[in-house]
Amino acid sequence: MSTQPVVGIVMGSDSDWPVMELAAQVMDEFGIGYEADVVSAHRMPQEMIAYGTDAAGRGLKVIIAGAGGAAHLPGMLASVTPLPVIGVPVPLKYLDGMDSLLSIVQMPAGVPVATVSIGGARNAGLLAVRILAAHDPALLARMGEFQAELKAQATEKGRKLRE
Ligand code: RP5
Repeated sequence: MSTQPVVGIVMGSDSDWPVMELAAQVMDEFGIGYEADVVSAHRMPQEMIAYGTDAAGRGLKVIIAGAGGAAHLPGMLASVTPLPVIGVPVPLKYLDGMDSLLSIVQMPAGVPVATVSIGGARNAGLLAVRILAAHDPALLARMGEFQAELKAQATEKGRKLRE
């Protein structure tokens, strides 16, 4: 499997990593090359814009961006890249992540960010896999297997409850 990064996992701070590493784990599970980095919209805005501007040219296909509080990173990246951007609201100490969610989800028309649930980095990773799988039959089959595993696990839980 290729190790060339096709998914960029970025976040506003290394303090977001305990949440965002769940997306990285999905990449490992599916054998997808990825890179992870801190690209703060507020503390390093020029570098953040450069990351978004250069992403497609460097071979990235999807960006997963997580941030907390005034979480402008996903939306700003989406404004400068034609790639799909998945936003992960990271919950902080106050407001239970609602501030992060609302900062990411209410994008103006024309600049979409696919926002997952608060702390939903695993689903962000799985959504990235589905986007890549749309043009990759082997990966699409692997996603089908993953979904079959989910069904089997849920079915088994029901069977145990009925016993
Ligand atoms: C945001 O500020 C980051 O995404 C992080 O969620 C939050 C706090 O950052 P630190 O003060 O922990 O570096 O931009």
